[in-house]
Amino acid sequence: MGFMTIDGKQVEFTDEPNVLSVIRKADIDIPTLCYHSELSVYGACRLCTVENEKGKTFASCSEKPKDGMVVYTNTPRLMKYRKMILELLLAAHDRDCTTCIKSGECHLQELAHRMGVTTVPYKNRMTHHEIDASSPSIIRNPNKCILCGDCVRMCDNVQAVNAIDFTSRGTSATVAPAFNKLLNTTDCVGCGQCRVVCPTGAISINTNMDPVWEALADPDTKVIAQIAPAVRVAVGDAFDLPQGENVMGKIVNVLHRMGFDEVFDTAYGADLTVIEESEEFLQRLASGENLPLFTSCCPGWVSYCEHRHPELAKHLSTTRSPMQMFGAVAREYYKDPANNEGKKILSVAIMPCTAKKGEILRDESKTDGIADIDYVLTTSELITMIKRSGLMFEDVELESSDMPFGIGSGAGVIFGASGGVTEAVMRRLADKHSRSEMETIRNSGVRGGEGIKEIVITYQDKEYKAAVVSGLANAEKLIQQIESGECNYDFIEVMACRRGCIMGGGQPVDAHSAGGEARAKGLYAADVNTQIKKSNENPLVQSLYDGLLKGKEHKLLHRNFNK
Ligand code: HC1
Ligand code: SF4
Repeated sequence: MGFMTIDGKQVEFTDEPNVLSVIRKADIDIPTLCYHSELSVYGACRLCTVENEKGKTFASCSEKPKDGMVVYTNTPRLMKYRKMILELLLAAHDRDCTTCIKSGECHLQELAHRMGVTTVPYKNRMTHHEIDASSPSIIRNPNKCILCGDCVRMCDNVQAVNAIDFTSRGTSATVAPAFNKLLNTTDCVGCGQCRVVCPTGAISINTNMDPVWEALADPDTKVIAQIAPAVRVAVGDAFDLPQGENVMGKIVNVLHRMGFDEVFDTAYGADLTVIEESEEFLQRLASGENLPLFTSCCPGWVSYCEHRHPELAKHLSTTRSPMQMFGAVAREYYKDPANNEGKKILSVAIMPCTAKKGEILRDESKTDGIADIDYVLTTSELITMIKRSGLMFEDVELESSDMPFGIGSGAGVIFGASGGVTEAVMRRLADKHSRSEMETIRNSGVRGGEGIKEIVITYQDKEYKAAVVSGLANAEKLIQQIESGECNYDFIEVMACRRGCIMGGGQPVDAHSAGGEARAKGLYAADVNTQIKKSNENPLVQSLYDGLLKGKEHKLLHRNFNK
């Protein structure tokens, strides 16, 4: 603990890792383009430079706070310096701001405006780079890259993928995959976490809004949507609603008004996944084969496992993800002329995740050769569509989702937070469904934002070891420990994004800095408000097994990862 004097005001500090954090604690929003509290410090942009009482300047992100330190954050010299940094960045930047996908949300644009940059007094020294749209998940536009390195550190520190790095030197320097390969030929898992930290339009979502708009306008097409758990607690961010508020009812309303014919809940698909995956877990426990069982609903993790640990592919659950199960079941349902009314069906999944755009293209995401889902729209694309439609989201009434796939259990809804799949399976395997049983599961350590959690699953008085992991670097760490014999588990849940889908690469990014806590709270609150706590007690799911699914369970609900 100690005290610093910041712009003449005494400020106490305790465990803040750098001077920048103490300055922010003093309510001063010092600009930076390359500092993220969860990534390693790079100190490249120099925007957070401050001055001490002797006039010495230093980058506040890479300086430790010291007792008695005196710091000035806004002297005329510093303001001039920051403006010059921004002018130089803009001189090497594609400045088609009005048509840029990031316009209005670009951090560089915002800072340039804030620092009074109205002209760029330097010669444009931008080198033209090709845009890489090869990934179904993200688009790389190096012409908008400012070399802050946030994406590189995210892909390396947090995701352990290292798909991108700095390449070339001087004015041609940029960030790209090694040997300038296209992203879809690398180990990139499509998680979109690089896009979450990119301050400009250099990495953006590969959008699918146009074909969906077209289908909505076509009277001969019935457009159906499913909404993933994590979407409902993030859309409100874009409309100044309280962070983490569950706005499912409003989403259903605006989608209907935009022209979606039916709006369903992916939590229903999650209930199917829980039932099938729990059964598979019990079968593997009985046979002793392919343990631990790894969950497979996260496409980023599945792709990482296939690229980096093909030896573990047989451990992945063969149950389809909730999105895919839902897609397959819906396709089957709409085969009936009484349900399709003679129209073409367009199946849209609204997801917090960019990797889901790749998942729908995989061979095992097809039934009888036909893709189960036509398009994935991320939460951010949904927000853009709502804004484009002119609907005033804040004011619209709530509506309930449609039958027969409109109800998910609480267990299905909590899938969106890390630990949710495991908690849902624990509920399924619990003998009864009393409040006290649910409470014991809730307090087992399965909830919370830690990257690796260990839990005990109890089934018929026997105890099994489970782990819950989020963030691929954490998954890698755990795999190393398992392979070296340091630990072992029976069941392992992996989500590629830290804290699970609530922090997915397709979510609006403002609240990411808050760690997604409000979003997790929103999902757990939605569970509290749901009477059905166990997936197998969802009456709509039960009637599906007794009707449409009979004899087709394996065809529609499972796939095979072992290529
Ligand atoms: Fe997820 Fe899932 S929880 S993967 O995180 O299993 O995207 O929300 O829809 O499929 O249900 C994402 C979220 C989502 C699937 C479910
Ligand atoms: Fe790396 Fe994920 Fe970005 Fe691919 S999408 S480059 S894996 S952070």
